[in-house]
This record gives sequence, C-alpha cells and structure tokens, in this order.
Amino acid sequence: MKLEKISIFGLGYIGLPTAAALATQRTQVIGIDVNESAVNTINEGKIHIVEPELDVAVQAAVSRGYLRASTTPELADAFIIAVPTPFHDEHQPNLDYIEAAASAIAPVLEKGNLVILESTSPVGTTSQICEWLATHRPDLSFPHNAGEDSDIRVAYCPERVLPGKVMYELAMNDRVIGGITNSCSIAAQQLYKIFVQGDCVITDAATAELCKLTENAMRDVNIAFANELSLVCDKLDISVWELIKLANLHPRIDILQPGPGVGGHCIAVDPWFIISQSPELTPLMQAARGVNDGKPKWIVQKFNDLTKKWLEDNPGATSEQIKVACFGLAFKANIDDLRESPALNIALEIATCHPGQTFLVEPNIEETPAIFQSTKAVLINTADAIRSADILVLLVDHDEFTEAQENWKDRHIIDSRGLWTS
Ligand code: SAJ
Repeated sequence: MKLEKISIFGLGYIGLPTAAALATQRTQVIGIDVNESAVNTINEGKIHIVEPELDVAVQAAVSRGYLRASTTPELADAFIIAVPTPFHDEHQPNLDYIEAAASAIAPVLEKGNLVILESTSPVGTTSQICEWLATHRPDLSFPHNAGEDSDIRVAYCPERVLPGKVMYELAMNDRVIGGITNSCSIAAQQLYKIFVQGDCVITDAATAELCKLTENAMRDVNIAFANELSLVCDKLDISVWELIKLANLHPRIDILQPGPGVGGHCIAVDPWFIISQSPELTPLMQAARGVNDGKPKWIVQKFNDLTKKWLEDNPGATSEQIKVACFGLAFKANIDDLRESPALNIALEIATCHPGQTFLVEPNIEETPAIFQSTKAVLINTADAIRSADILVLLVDHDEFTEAQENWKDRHIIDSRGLWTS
C-alpha cells in the first residue's frame, strides 16, 4: 500500500520517537498533538521530553523537512495513535484519549488508509476503534464488518520500548502486529518495516492487545516477588541483594531487583487492564499489585524507625535537628520522568511529616518539583547531600549515586536499591 505520508497522533514518549524514526527513513511524517507548546517546540527542531538521541533525530528530521507537527489533523496514508491510556477510579481503563484521536482522524480518512493503535489498551479496543470510526464515517467500510475488502485497514501494534533506550529499541525490538483482518496486518507490517530491523510478527488484534498487557503484568509479578523477598530478608536480617545474586547463579532462576515500589505509566497500570476484564481469574496479578504498591509505605515506616534510632544514638537531640536527604525522585534510574514515581511519593511523605530539614537530590531535574511547595524541602546536589544529611534515603539507582564514594558503614542509611549497603 501507499505509505508516503504518515500521521502520528500523540507526540509524547512513544509518538515523537516513532515520528522521528520514520522521518529518519525519509518518510513524510506529520505529528498531531493537542499540546500547542509541544507542537511549536518540535517545529523548531527541539524536543519537550528527555530521551537520549531523540533531540538529534528530531532536529535532523525537522530541518530536512521530513517531520512537521500540528494541532490540526490532515490527510495521510496511514495514522498511528500513540496517546495515553490511564485508568479511572477503581482501575477501570480510560479510553477517552483514544476515542478523541479516532474522532479527530475520522474526518480526514480516505479509502485505502491504514489506522494503527499503539497505545497499551484492554482487549477489544482495536475493534472498538473500528466502531467509533464507522459511526463517524458511514460512507467508508471498516474491517470489523467488511472483512478483508474493507476501505480502511485497522491494526494494533503495541509499543514495547524502554524509556532511556527508546531510539535503539524502536529500531531493534521485534514487533507484534495484530490486524482486524490479515490484510490489515500485512499493511501494518509494511509500515513498521520502514524503520524496524527486528521481526514484525503477525497475529490477530486481541492476541496482540493481550500480549502487550502480559509482558508488563509478568514484569510486575516478578518485581513483586523481589519486593516480597526484601521484606522477608529484612525481618531475618539477611541481605536480599546477596540472596538474589546467589539464587540467580542457578541456571533457571532470574529474580529481578527489589526497589521502593513500581513506578511509571506502564508496569503499575497495565496489569489492571487484564484484571478489570477478568477480576475473578487474576488473584496472582492483584496480589502483585498489592505487594508493589505497599512498598513505599514500608520504606516510610523504615524511615520512621531509623529516625528513632538516630535519636537514641544522639541523646538530647530532637527530630527537628535531623537532616534527611532523599536520593532520587524519578521513577527509575537515569531518567528525568517523575510520573507515577514511588520515589517522589516517599520523598513527599518524608518532607511533609519530618519536622527537620529534608534535602531532595535528583541529578536529572533543575528545580524543586511544585508538589513540594508546601514543605521546606530543597533540591541540592549529591555531594552536598551526602556531606550534610544525618539520614540518607536512597530511592533511585542513578549512576551518579552508584559512583558516589563514602564510608557508608558509619551512616544512617535506608538503601531501597542496594547501592550503598549491599
Ligand atoms: N523495577 C524494579 N525492579 C526491577 C526492574 C524494575 O523495582 O528489577 C521498577 C523500576 O524502578 C520502575 C518500574 O519497575 O519503577 C518500571 O520500570 P521498568 O524498567 O521495568 O519498565 P518501564 O515502565 O520503564 O517500561 C516497561 C517495559 N516493559 C517490559 O520490560 C516488559 C517496556 O519494554 C515497555 O515498552 C514499557 O513498560 C511500556 O511502555 O509499556
């Protein structure tokens, strides 16, 4: 099929890198976003998010005329939807952004076009898109009822890239492509082959939807296992880091790493898309969510216990005198993304409840985040925080913290990542 011009809806952490990857292959790309300031930034050849190598790719694509951003949808050969899918209260998937994208695409659809959903979505969403588009465009036929000969082709192809390695993984990872019909899958496969060096494997839409959810749910369950072990080890006074290292020497054991909880927009959210459709069949996934969501509270409790110990070690001192430093606010190592970050929530809880000074250390941001406005917390650098703090709470395994040199044995530390005490 003709794929000379591709339109991408949603210019965030997935849409913009995908736009840049396609434009780098000399395909005309038009990115659509409701955020006017992001659109203006991209049209200047700059980026509004932090992701290694993305700035160079966008700059080159815009200056060579292959990438352009706009708030207004226009004609194209193919449309890719890469918008967020958060959840409502009670963890029910919220498809409002996808529905809005479908409504925006509908008026500019033409016979022969391809529509691809990349957003992580509950099973059935791709068929739902067909319904939404068909309602807006009764003059066109869609694959959910017209089959292989439909005017419009519709497929699901989930993104699978890891923040921090997006540009590399976009090109190298295999893709799972689930068309509503086989000709939809083949059309989508042709599009991804423009920039993907990995395999583009074809299945049906529902299997592709569940495949994406399965990948993240499995990771969540595995992290929960590591987090649960960390509680057991703490009680038994055993190093969980050494334990996992030793267990992983077994050829069929591969335990992940405990941390302060699971953050980001994916791993902590996606299992709910499976659970909400089959609550009675998913006790394991629900338990994993509970274990991972309980970890931040456990860390705060550890902090309160350590504060008591510090006061015992320093007779006559008051808790107002204790200076605390929280190392890391991002949801994982070496990124600036604070969305759904357990580290951020733990630091906020400490800054709110601790009567003394709280220092925040986050090498990837420049200003104290606004949510700390009503606290006395201030952002300082790693060396100053290590020097000045009485209690050190290590929350994110940023390289800068790994490289820090200190005699940790003499310090009061909560090390949620095993960097300084393992
Ligand atoms: N984490 C741990 N221990 C570990 C690994 C991770 O506590 O051993 C924590 C991290 O600190 C972070 C959270 O889990 O808070 C999630 O981090 P992550 O690196 O596991 O995953 P994400 O959310 O950055 O990206 C995931 C990836 N999915 C899988 O690896 C199965 C990525 O490939 C997906 O594209 C992405 O979700 C997505 O967009 O769905």
